[in-house]
Amino acid sequence: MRTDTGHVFRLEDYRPSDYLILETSLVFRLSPEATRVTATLTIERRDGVAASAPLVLDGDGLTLIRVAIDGSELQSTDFLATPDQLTISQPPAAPRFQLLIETEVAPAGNETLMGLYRSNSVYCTQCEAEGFRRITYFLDRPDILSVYTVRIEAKLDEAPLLLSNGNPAGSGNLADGWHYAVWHDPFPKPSYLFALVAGALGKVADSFVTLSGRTVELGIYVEPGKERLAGYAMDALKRSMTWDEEAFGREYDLDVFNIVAVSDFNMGAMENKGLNIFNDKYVLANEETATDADFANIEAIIAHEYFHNWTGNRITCRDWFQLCLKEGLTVFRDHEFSADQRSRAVKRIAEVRTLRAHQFPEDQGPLAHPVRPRRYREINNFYTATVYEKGSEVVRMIRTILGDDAFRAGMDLYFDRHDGEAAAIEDFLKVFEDVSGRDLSQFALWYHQAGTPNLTVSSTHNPAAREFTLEIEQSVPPTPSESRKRLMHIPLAFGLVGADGRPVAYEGVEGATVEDGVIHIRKRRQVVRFSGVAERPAVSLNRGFSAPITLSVEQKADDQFFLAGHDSDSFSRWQAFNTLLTDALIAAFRQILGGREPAYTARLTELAGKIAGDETLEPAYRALALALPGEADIARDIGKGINPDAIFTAREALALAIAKVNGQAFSSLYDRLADKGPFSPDAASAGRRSLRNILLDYLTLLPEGTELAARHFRSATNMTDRAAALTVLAHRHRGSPEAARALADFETKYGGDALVMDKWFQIQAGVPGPQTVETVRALTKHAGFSMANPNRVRSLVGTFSSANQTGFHRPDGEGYRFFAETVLAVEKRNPQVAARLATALRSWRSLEPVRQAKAREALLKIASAENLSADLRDIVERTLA
Ligand code: 0A1
Ligand code: ZN
Repeated sequence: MRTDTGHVFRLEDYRPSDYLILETSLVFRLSPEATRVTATLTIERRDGVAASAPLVLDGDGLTLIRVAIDGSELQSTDFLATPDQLTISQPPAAPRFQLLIETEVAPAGNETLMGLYRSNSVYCTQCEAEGFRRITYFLDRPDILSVYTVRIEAKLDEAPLLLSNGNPAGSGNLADGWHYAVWHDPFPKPSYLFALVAGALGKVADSFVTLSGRTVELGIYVEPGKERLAGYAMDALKRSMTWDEEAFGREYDLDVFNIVAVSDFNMGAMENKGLNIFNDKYVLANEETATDADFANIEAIIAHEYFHNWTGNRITCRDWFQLCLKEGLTVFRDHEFSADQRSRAVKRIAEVRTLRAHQFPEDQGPLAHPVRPRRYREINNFYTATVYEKGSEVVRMIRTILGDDAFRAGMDLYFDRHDGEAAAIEDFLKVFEDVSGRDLSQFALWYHQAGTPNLTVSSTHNPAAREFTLEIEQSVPPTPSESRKRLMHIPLAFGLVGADGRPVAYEGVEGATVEDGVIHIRKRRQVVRFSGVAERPAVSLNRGFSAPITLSVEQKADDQFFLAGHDSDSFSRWQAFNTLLTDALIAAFRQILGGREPAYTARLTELAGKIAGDETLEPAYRALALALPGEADIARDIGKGINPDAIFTAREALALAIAKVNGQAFSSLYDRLADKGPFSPDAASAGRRSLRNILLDYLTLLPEGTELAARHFRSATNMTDRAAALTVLAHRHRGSPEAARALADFETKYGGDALVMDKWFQIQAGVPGPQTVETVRALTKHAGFSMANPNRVRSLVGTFSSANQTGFHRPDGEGYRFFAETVLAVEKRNPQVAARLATALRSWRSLEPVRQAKAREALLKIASAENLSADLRDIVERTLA
């Protein structure tokens, strides 16, 4: 485990390396305890660099066997090797030479899941961000692009399948039951995109003919026997390949494209060139094992990794500060893909909910950082919602500002200009300036400045002057190490809506540039006057969520109700209803803290019924509207003095009020929505299931709800319905015999399927209330649980700490104590997963004082542990700062 060196990496310290590695030839002789890696590197001194410049290569926990230069072994006095560095202080005078390095690594004991490790006896690698240095000494930085040839040798019976990046370039048998395969990747790539897989795996094969008529062999490799679960992933892959050709003119470039699913993986998946490695959770699915949400995730992640081939691999990052260059852009591309494959309106709402749930709290807490950070201690901790999700929103805003055509022209220029390079954010912005002639310098602050901007908006209408005025004021709250903020360029899409629901025409605008329904906010305060407006319109703001901001709008409740029923922008219509719900929940929270009963207006609860039954709206959209803001969403909007129990009570009371008013209507709609034909994971069928399952959630609050949920569970013919019913039983009817029976049945049926059992762990970890910490503690001893497997840890401990507000934030601090213990136990094996888990306490300062003190104790306990990893120390210290 890498302990903390305390070193801070700074953006401004970037400088190109003295040496390049033009070619990399690797020979692996695989064995679980002692794999030999022989790297032969063609090294070139950069022009202008003194011949005396030492060559310093990165390592991480390596054992060196030997070093040779141009065929001559080096003596121990010619180099200095530590586990973490290899220094050749006097490289040859010639500008180009060959360096041979032999190292030995032990994949079997590697529980960090970085570098070369074993998952279910399959050898695999994970090199992003800095895992390659756990395999051999290298210039392990993304701006060193090298052409790789890889020879893998293994025992035929242990690893019949041998894969690496690029195209196959030979294979054969060796003595003593060994065999080998050679792979060559003609595209120069950074070391973080290197991959190797070796083992016994089942294959699903297919092919794809590209735009220019080349045939690409496609392979998805899974645990033998699970091939039938890879069909959806293959279909998603082919759809992704077609989409990238159509939407961005991007064609695949190798002869083969392989995906391997492994069960021990730190993240979702990895875009290694021509050999994507996936967490099996994002590959394996059928109706019996996967929910509709799982299908949607698989589709999105398959697409995401595939799209990286151009945005990440062909054009990579100059340094890790530029991570959003590939991640924000690729998330934007996968969002667009899903929007095209499914419902754009529904997809946009789901994206915004995710952004608010994950990125807003990050941006508003101690871990806030710009989309392009300026410093880091541990890069693994910067694979964040800010870099990914806000990074995607920034790309979306560029498209909003430029329009579709200029945006596409900018992307084309980006691919032309930077193909084969390691680029920076400045290069990305420049292509859009060049194609549009626009100045994006103020806009660039979205990359450089942390924090969620807020717009305060008020409006007035002067009927005599026929003038409608919007007064808009921007502010960006301070964030760690950025106390003073500069003014941003915010593209605010808007609409003026008349009493008939139609757009209100205006004659002229003053006070801001307004183009294509977008107000360009650039100053602290802008007064935007619309002339020729006879009637007072309702104003719909931030349509389509055109900017990732918060809004404080002085809006009459009548207008809000009106927009919730009539806004022609489907996102804003959803938003209007969601704002009404949030406002009501916050008011109820305050009533509860004041010792009163929460009260909700009939106007609100009846509107929920109207939306549920509105056949002009897609079922998936109605389901999203009926999903009440989550407890954490409400907490975030309240901001401080959070008492999760009061929020829970307020939310339950609103759900009950909605259920009571609409019981009859919900019940008949629930019956009508029952699946009739065979299962299909398509968006329309999934939408009907999601509406029916949210209706179930409400209906089970009414008398005989437990029986209804139990019936839903028993009659379910797919995992979406089964998991929905189990959640309702376990959460709302906790302690009931029906809940206990359903949990037991589920365990009996799926006990042998680890991915399905993750749902069982997750559902139990999410049960509200003070008793859950004990359940979760007990479940860590369950035979199906393992501290070494990231999926298990995230399902149980991750769900408990990040999605169970009343359980985790138990007032006596027991949830936090369990959390601190567990984070430290996980860290012993896997620091990266532990650090991510530890971010669950990032909003601790917004809790009420008693919980706040207990949360701080838990953080201090973690901080005071001995030999803390760089990953965990970084998170905990920033959280406490
Ligand atoms: N680049 C991958 C994410 C990823 C990052 C780090 C990993 O290991 C530490 C693994 C995957 C993606 O965006 O999909
Ligand atoms: Zn990515």
